[in-house]
Amino acid sequence: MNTPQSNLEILDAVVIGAGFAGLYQLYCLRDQQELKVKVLEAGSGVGGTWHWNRYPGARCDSESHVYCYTFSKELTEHWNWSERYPGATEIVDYLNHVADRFSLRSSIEFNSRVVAAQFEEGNGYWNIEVDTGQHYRARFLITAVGCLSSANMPNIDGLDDFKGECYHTGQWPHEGVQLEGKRVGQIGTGSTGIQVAPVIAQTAEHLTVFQRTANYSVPARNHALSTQERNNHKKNAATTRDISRSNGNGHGWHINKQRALDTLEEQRTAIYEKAWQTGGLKFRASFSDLLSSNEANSTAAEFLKVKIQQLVNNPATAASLSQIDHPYAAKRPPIDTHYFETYNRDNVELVDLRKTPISMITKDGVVCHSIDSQGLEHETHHDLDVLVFATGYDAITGTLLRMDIRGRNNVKLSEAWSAGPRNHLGVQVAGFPNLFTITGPGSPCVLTNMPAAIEQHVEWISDCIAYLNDNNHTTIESPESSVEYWVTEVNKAAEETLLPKVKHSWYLGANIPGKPQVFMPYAGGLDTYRSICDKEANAGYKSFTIS
Ligand code: NA7
Repeated sequence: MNTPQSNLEILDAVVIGAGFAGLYQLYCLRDQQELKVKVLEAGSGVGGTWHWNRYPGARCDSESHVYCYTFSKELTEHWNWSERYPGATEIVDYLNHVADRFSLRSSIEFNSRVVAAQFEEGNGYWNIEVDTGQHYRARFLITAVGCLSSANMPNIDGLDDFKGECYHTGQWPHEGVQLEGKRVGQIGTGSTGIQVAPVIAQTAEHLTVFQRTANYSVPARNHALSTQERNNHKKNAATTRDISRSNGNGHGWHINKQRALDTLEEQRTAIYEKAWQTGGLKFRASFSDLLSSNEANSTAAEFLKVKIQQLVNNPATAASLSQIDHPYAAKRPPIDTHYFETYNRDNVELVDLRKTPISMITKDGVVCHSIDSQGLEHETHHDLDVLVFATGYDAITGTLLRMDIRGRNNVKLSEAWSAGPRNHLGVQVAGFPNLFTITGPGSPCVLTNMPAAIEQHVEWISDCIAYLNDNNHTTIESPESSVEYWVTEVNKAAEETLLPKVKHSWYLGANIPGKPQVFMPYAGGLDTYRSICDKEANAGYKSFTIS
């Protein structure tokens, strides 16, 4: 990389991304270790994934009192969440508050997308290039780019011909979109599609939802928090933090130790019914064996399918919505606010793409086709003014691989990961010294409440950098043998669950054509992962090479 000196800043560390992870990493290295640090952020403000996800109904599935930092008592004491689940705008407000409270903004370069980063063998520094032409040289490079930040726009025939408005939920215009009086087509029924459909239906003239795979969902039961609830959350913050650090998912609840298969049907149904009434992701915690035994899982799956059939009036629509082909929570389980009930509205229609797949997009809509019992082909044109793509992300590795990151011997990260991501402890790639990936592949990341996983990673990385500096070391890197060990651990942990058995899942990269299909997160639980990482640190990072 040829760098004009006037456009070059020399730092101790560069952090990529100003979401939950980047802000906390900056605080730890700059304010606690007095290092020279810069955060480079592609967006115009803080927020990370929430800066971009402003679609109607965008809301976090974690409860607000756990979807936050725990490192500052004053912050916890000061901030007041308004609802059980925080909406996108309120999360961005919270992160802006954090940026102001800890004076972080002066160390963040906004509108600065990192396009390349190269490890320079000669001096052991990373040379980082931003799309503005600015370069940075830093000893440590830390990616805080989020797991769900590269939007997946499917390549459907004719998409470029569409003359109406077209949006991806993950890149929603900040000024909002006028949907009144419009015929909207929504493609995708994952967590996002399930959130956005009920809200679009309330304003659009007509909503057509194109469903390729039916999905489970449990009511979120969102509500405004009362002063008493908020006070209780604050009073119990330390206990909630302990719970979130002692379980596998980083949420503020315990997983029921009881097994579904050891429970009599009547009692089991009562437990599911209570969880359904309580609402939210905690439904997953109803029994300990839901994600390890198909038979146990099917008891939850059947309960939820019956609920869908009860909620949806039209029997054909109810059947399309409840014919679900995978175990409950083996794909990321959505939670909703009146999703299934939305299909009882006169202005909402479900198109089951399993029966009538999309053939193409035209200038004014979507064409689906079907073959009748006589073998005759039929085409249906759905007239649309707006297309909404709730089609997900090139998850976990997408954003990392879009940057041209090169390690020793000029090897690209995309080459090192050509058969799928490989790293040690979910933080370091062999041949990429001093590069740390916060909540990257091989870590519990998307299987957890993200801020809990982020705090664990940021604190571990910060301690590691302090250790290097305190002991006059300059470089930490992962030998291939340690990567080999960790990849085996990640695969072993996944195989103990039902998660990798669902072939069409973004956990495996299966939603992106051509992406190697490898189960990416570490499924052994955040608690187990934390203790493995702590053990490593306490033993002086022995499975890494330090020089
Ligand atoms: P997801 O969970 O990846 O969902 C994407 C949806 O889009 C899903 O229903 C897909 O169907 C559908 N999809 C994708 N491509 C197509 C095409 N070409 N045609 C029809 N349907 C398609 O993304 P989300 O944004 O909902 O959620 C991501 C995470 O954000 C979520 O898990 C939370 O952690 C927050 P498929 O199932 O692949 O058949």
